[in-house]
Amino acid sequence: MDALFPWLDAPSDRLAVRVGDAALTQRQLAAACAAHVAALRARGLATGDRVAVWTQPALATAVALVAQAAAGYVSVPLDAKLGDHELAHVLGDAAPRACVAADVDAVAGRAGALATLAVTAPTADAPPLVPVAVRGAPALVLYTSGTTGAPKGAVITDRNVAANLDMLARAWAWTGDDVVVHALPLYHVHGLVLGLFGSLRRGGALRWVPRFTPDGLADALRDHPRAVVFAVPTMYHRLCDAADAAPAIADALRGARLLVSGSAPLAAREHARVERLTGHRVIERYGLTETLINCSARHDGDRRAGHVGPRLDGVELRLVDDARRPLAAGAGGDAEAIGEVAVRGPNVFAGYLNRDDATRAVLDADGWFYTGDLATLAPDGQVRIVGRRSTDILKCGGFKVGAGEVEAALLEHPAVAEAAVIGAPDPDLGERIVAFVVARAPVDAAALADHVAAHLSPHKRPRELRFVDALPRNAMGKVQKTALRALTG
Ligand code: MLC
Ligand code: AMP
Repeated sequence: MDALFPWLDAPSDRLAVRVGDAALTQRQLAAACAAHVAALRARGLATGDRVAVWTQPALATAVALVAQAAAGYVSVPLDAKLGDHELAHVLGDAAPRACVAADVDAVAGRAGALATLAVTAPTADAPPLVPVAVRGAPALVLYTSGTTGAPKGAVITDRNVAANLDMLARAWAWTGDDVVVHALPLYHVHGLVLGLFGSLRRGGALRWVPRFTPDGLADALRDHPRAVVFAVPTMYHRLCDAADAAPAIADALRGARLLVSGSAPLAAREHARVERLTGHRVIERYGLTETLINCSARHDGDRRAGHVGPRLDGVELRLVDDARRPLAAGAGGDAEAIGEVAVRGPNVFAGYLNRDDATRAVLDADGWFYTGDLATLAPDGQVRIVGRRSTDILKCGGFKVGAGEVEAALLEHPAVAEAAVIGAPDPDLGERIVAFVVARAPVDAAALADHVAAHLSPHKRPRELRFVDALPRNAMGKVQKTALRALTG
């Protein structure tokens, strides 16, 4: 197979990455990547080594991630706002040999004894980067939450990335002429694999807006007419709110070639609102950290609200019952029958780092991955996600959050005797993290939210906190979350 970014051997003067007013052409990016890899090698780091990358809002962050993927290092992207407990878990579990940062001072001391290297500026004497061929070797470890326990590191190979991006290219007619504009973080599949690696694999460009605001995204779109926009539903919701008040925002979106949504369900009313304001029917696609993207509406196909399109060419997809037996599909099947989505293909990850037990629970011997998502499958192949097997997995603003990890963090606070976390429907975030707490000492809600933000990360903090005298429990002592959900209305 070819290299992940085939143009690296013969870069052109086309735009490759832009962050704010700082930009790199392919040629400049190739030189920056060569310098970064030379610096890693000078530190004794070899292809295959794990290197953590703080995904700070800078061009150098993109350089490090691209260089490491091209040269066969395994990147472990770190959220710059990661809380101390979660950071300690990730660093202990992934055991990277080094850490790199665009701004070393901003993360001083955070990685403990681990050496933190600055992403170096290009030098004239750096040997050219020799890209590795895509070979099915680990390229990324992306941490993702489960129902309980600390997040698990999903090992994504270079082949997963290349194969999935090529499937998406066919679905979206994605070419080197496209500029993707997004305001997503670079430590998850959406912003990193699709946004950064996808743009560069095609030979096109990414305009990265590191901090989302509707105005900031619209400004970036004005620089790149006909852009492809990647965003989570919360962002479309906020863009529509802003566009209602400021038609210039609607105009900026109207010029785009495609508006793509994913990472969480886009409500049908938002789909309609985007169309009314911008004239675009959103392309919705569905994926997971462990599988990358499985389904998508096609650029020239049906963009049906509430649906995530058919499976991508190259991905096998079926619905299964509780015993993981396939439901009857196609014309003979029941279009309204709900089953768990199972997928198989070159997009499915290699497993969780250090967690063979957890890998075996989701990936069977035949290569089928069980997503935990519940869906229907129409005779024409359109998939509609209707829910999740576990209600202890939340999607808040497109971020996956495990109820268990938030509960564990709350229980570490000395004033908390008991805690239970649920997701409540939220028009902006999709789901809002609501915590029910039995306190053993006086404490205010903001202090508990800050505690979770500091130990895990700000997006995992409860948005709503309710103090109760006792949690509803069944005869076995298990917390009855259904009863709690009824309280949130
Ligand atoms: C707030 N902040 C705090 C805090 N409260 N910091 C410390 N302690 C506290 N108590 C800070 C935050 O860090 C942030 O800082 C700011 O205040 C606002 O935080 P927020 O309220 O949490 O952000 P919000 O506006 O709600 O974010 C909305 C959003 C975000 C849409 C921008 O949810 C987002 O970026 N979502 C994208 C998620 C994503 O990429 N998912 C892809 C997963 S991959 P500051 O500095 O930022 O102001 C996947 C596969 C697939 O799912 O299919 O794609
Ligand atoms: P993550 O582990 O963060 O990659 O989250 C993956 C989960 O996000 C999936 O299992 C789905 O529950 C959800 N998801 C992603 N895209 C969509 C979508 N288009 N519609 C509904 N749910 C989605």
